[in-house]
Amino acid sequence: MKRILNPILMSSLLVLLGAVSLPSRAAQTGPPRATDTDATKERRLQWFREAKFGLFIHWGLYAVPAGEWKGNLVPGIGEWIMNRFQIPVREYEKLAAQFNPVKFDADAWVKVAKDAGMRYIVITSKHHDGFAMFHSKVSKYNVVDATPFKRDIIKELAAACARQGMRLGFYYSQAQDWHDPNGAGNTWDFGPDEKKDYDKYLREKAEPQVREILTNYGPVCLVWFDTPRMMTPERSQRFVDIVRAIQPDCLIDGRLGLTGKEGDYRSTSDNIIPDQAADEAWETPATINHTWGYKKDDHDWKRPGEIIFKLVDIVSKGGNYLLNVGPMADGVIPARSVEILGEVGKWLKANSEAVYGTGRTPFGEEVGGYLADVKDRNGQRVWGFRSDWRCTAKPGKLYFTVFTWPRSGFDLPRFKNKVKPAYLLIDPEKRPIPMTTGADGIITLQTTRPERTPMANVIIVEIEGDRVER
Ligand code: JFZ
Repeated sequence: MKRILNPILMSSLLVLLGAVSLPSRAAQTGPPRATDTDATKERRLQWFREAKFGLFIHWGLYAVPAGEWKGNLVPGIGEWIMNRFQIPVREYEKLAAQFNPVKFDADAWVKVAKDAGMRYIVITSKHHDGFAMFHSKVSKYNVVDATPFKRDIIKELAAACARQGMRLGFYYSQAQDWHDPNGAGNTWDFGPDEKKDYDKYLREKAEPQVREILTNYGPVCLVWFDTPRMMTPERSQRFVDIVRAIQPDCLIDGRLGLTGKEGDYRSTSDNIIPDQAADEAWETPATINHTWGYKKDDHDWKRPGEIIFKLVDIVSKGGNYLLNVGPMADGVIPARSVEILGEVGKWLKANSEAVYGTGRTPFGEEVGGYLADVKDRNGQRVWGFRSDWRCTAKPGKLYFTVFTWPRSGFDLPRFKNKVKPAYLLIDPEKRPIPMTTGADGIITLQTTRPERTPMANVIIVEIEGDRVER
């Protein structure tokens, strides 16, 4: 029999341990070290585990060409335009003189995230092109010193987040920097990476800039490092030490170092949702269309219903969904992405209880499984994906988000706990849904498809005992 640990109980236990062990550790060793305990890490992760849904913002000089260079459309993601067309630094740099996003309104951006039901924002403070969206003393290649706009975007966004009670984190491209002669990635101007003085770049640009973003903009909920080229354990550790020394509560994502284990949680590949649930903290970074940085020709948007499915799928598997928008060069987030996020937010507002602060599914069979007797042409097993429903849980409560409404009643998965009345989350009167128990012991909720909410409906099943016994 499979025993499932209650993640909520587990984490409060760990929090307790963390709170007890912290002061003595600090007294012994001074500032917190990077090699901290699992309990300290779990305490740092608490807000993240509850937050579930965040807004990713990819914004930089690449918004100016918007996916087109000298009449050619860039294949693939827009923020890689400098690399794809091997644009020389001296040419790409000139985009700074054109960067003047006069319609930028930090409060409006934060409101987009709030209305979508998002609980944190992560913005590119510096992407691979090396351009800082904040006022840096380390390099003049930044939004204040190099553009006619002259305003510190990160500062304005941090202030708006503080006003509206939104957590803010920073993407920082620690390894690739196509502007710095010693940063990774720009081989067309500066030759092969192996011949560069990479540590000079790390010491003189990346590390001091990470110190700046952690020092000058208030509390930072996480630093989102990326593409860890040439990040030896020793080099990643230097970043860990910087983050822990300046903001001990700040999380580090899963793309700082080569193993992914250098950070506090696992980052999946872009747009990839794992097949099965996990207890470790994790996050899927994802696009609404196909690009991260704005591209004027990418109009292939995911529908709100797809996004809601992905969100609930991710949350039921114990993860977070970091969903991206790519603002335009004038400072406006493309209208279609704002509309889509608004639709998602409407659903989430009505059904928030099934998402925030929940734990992962106590079941697992609802995600599908390997198909019996089916192999692909390489002889590999084939995963049969199921998407009829997903389950999230709180102590004594199960939330079944149903995407494909069953014609003949909803069969509950098997478990031993006694079932109390079940009702629809959107029903203010909590009218009990009639239940029948079959000869095989399967409980069927005799439901008809409710008309009031679109896309997906949540059935709440209260059970005896905090957690499911199977
Ligand atoms: C990286 C960046 O290169 C890209 O521009 C964007 O910022 C994205 C969020 O992250 O791209 C990646 C990094 C890792 C994987 C895929 C794309 N991966 O692990 O599959």
